[in-house]
Amino acid sequence: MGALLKITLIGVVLALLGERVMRFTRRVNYFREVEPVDLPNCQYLKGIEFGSEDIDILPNGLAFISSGLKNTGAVSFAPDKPGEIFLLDLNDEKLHPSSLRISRGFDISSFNPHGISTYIDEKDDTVYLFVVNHPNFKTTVEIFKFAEEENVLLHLKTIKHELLHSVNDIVAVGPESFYATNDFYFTIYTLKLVELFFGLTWSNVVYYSPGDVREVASGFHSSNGIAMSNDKNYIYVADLTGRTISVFKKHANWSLSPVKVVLLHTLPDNLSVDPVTGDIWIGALPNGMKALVYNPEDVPGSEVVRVQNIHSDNPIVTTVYLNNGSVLQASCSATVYEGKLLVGTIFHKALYCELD
Ligand SMILES: *[C@@H]1O[C@H](CO)[C@@H](O)[C@H](O)[C@H]1NC(C)=O
Ligand SMILES: *[C@@H]1O[C@H](CO)[C@@H](O)[C@H](O)[C@H]1NC(C)=O
Ligand SMILES: CC(=O)N[C@H]1CO[C@H](CO)[C@@H](O)[C@@H]1O
Repeated sequence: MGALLKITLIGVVLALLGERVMRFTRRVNYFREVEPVDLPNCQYLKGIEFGSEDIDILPNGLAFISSGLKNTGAVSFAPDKPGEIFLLDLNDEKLHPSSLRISRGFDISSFNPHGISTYIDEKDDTVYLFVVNHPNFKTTVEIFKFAEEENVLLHLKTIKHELLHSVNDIVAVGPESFYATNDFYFTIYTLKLVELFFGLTWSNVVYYSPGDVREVASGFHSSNGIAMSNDKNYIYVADLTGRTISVFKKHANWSLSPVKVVLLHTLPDNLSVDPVTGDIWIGALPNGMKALVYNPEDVPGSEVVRVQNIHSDNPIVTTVYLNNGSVLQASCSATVYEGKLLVGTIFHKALYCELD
């Protein structure tokens, strides 16, 4: 090969690589500066120190909080402590979360809870708690019944399926059925980084019910939080490194068809829907790389974003809270109940704020 050709080829390769690196830094908001947006009345939730991955609030103000997630590639401050589900009564001013007891026969030592979702059976008001679990790097979905009088989670069922290979979050749609997002965090973490770097779109959404399991949406960079609209007609999916929220129409046969995609300025993680207004609340990472590669000298920040009128032509996207990590590190879920906001984190504390 002639020297000129070689130099040209090397130039082309370097240019392609440079372009990849640029896209990568954009996908994880590498260079984003964080200008604080404060909320005046916030406090930490006592006793939650090792993450508050996902939060789901029942209509009566009882909040479930999953804590202690490990092996995501992100740091864990208590790598040997099993995960827990906390219960918090938002009607009680003491704001005291308690770790829920789990019925005997369930392996608590390998409990590694991730996304959670509640389902209330309208027939008898039974509350089911669906928990994505990662015992020993695997993925299972655990279904519990919440026995409120005894304050205990009764384990009913463990679900495993080849299509549920690396589940992140779920939204329950029946006592035994749900939609789940898959990413590649757990099974093959290195592949997750490859996916991120090259901008591949391997992540998907799977519908599960006993006897009917299928992929219902695909082509995400990193599908993460998933939630359902209050009228139950739409499904919302957060794409972390795609930095988008996708809206899908849900059909009677549980298939999903794409409606629209809303672009954000931040990396959206877990989603929730305001039960009154239908607004979407997003726990987000202002700078994704800082959460993936933890440096105690330069900690990841937290951001809460609200999307109003997502079904209109002009959805309104507002940053409600933004902190550089001095108060709260690596927020990943945000949910509201009667003017109160709970913000969860991947591996740090949990914050309670009053909105008005
Ligand atoms: C589900 O219903 C939708 C809308 O009626 C239809 O377009 C789609 O083909 C159906 N999918 C399956 C798998 O039956
Ligand atoms: C983060 O924000 C706090 C309060 O706004 C400020 O005191 C601190 O210097 C900031 N830290 C960094 C690393 O920017
Ligand atoms: C339920 C859910 O979407 N969980 C996500 C919350 O945020 C963490 C941190 O990025 C993700 O790992 C979880 O997938």
